[in-house]
Amino acid sequence: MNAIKFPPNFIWGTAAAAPQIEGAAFLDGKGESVWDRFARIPGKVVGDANLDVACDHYHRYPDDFALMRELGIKHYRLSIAWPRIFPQGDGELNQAGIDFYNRLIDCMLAEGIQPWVTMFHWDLPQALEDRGGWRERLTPEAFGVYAETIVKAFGDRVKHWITLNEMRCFTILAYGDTIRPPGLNEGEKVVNQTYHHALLAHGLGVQAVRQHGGENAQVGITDDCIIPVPVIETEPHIKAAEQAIRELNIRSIDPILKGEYTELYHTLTGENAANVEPGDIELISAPTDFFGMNIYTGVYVRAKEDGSPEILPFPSGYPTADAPWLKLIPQAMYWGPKLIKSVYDVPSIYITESGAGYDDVPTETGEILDLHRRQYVRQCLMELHRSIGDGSPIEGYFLWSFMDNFEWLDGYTKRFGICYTDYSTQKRTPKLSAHWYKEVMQQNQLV
Ligand code: GBH
Repeated sequence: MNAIKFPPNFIWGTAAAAPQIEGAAFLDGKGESVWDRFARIPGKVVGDANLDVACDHYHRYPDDFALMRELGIKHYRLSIAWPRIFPQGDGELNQAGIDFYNRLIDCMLAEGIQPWVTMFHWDLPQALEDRGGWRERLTPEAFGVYAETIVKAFGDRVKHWITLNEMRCFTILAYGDTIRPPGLNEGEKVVNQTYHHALLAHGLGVQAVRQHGGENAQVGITDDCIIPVPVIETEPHIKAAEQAIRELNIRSIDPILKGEYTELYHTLTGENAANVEPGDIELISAPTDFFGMNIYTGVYVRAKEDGSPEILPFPSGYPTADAPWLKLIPQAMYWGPKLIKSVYDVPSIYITESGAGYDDVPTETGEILDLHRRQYVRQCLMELHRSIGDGSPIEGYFLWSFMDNFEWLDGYTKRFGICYTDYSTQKRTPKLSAHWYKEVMQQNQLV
């Protein structure tokens, strides 16, 4: 049997985010986040669920880390809640928030788990939103102070930092598409400005790590760039995919990785291009140590007669997870890193999220036999392995998520965990996929 082995020192982990698991949404001085506010608008979230309790990780983290240890999880991507540190976004610091993350990080380390910390996973302090949020430059400026504060507080123990999670979800979807808080529908120009402010925040996050993170600290960004998958793996379609990945992500990753707003950006945005101030570009494009990719799905692309890309619509019946946006396309895990390498020559990539959302139901004996999730993740890992073999510089993989949690608009439906969360008792039960993933991590190969 040909073993599907991963490189030595390959990083295996799981991921989650503060607003989705912590709960304690208004405890110990935490300020309101835009999601705390948005979830209270009737009809926005499935079941009108909110983030108040979530997985109660705020109180249960010692047990959660003990379970991670049992499952052989040695790396864990978590996020820090900005409104726990600065309840108003800027101004007064909440010492209780710092104390909480000190206890949490110490506990993880004691269980032999390395923290990979995301500075911002969408929970903008509502007070900043009330002053314009990502439309205004004051938000990246406040983020810069917040980033410096957490790097100074935790940088002695945290060596891996991720500035932002998925720009799309708090820029275009939030200010241009009404479906994420604050739920606005502004024009192109404003949306492009929110992207620019997100990029600035990223730059300030990188600066904070460089200045205060210590010599061996590493920093990067995580994005859910839209991944065009060549529908036929031949030269013309691959070329079309290379063009498409730039066009599809022109406002987010292209400026970071090209180090400028290129001609293509200006062609595509025209008079709606973002306003840029002197020094912004240098900040945005400062070198990072890795590029983080959240890869769940993709789009299929083919070359038109003239070689330019055509994104193909999905036919009805195309397989999805129970989360319908999650079209099952394992090849995205091959092409995502491959295209990022060929188009931008990125030297180091981590898959910071990957997984599948299903409405798991325990069997009569209480097992969770999530064969669908296990199967999809396994197929994705085969494609990841193929990508590494073809030269993609992938150094690690984080499965989303450690446990079922608050799935944003889907509330507590569409479970992504490898551990099942019973929300009435807060009991966690490792699913079949957790037992499988434990073996994969331990053996550093597919099983
Ligand atoms: C990630 O987003 C998030 O980082 C994480 O917090 C989340 O729990 C996880 O995935 C699972 O969803 O409303 O049809 O426009 C994944 C990328 C991008 C997927 C936005 C959903 C909206 C689909 N997400 N997308 S739609």
